Amino acid sequence: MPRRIRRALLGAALSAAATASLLAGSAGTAHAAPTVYAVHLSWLTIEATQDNNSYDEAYIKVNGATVWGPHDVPENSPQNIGVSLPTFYYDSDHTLTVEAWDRDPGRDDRIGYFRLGANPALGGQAIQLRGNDGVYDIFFYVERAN
Ligand SMILES: [Ca+2]
Ligand SMILES: [Ca+2]
Repeated sequence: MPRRIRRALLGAALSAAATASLLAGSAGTAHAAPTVYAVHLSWLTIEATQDNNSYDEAYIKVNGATVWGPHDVPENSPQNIGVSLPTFYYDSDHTLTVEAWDRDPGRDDRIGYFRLGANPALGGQAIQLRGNDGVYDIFFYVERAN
């Protein structure tokens, strides 16, 4: 089991125990442990580049940190962003934000973002991000991790 999940589960167990002891003898109910989700980013396809040429210097951020790229990505050429990426975890008390960007010599252009929250759709899915004339498709997979 990955350390992050183990730590999350341990934290949840400890806080449930603490809540249970606080509530002992009272009529309250213990807080349910949050659900943990695993998100695998698998593919990026640029349908329309943001730059006015045949490729973008695309990169992906998760919760504000760059996790892939920048890489030169031609239009309509799928790039496997899952090759060297870790799986990203979040729990139902938090969100996971994925952003797609194009790097430029000056200011970078954000194409768009999506956010997963408390009750994400599970399984494989695709989302289209559009912004600043760029059109990016991101394919990803979400599953429960606890
Ligand atoms: Ca650009
Ligand atoms: Ca660029």
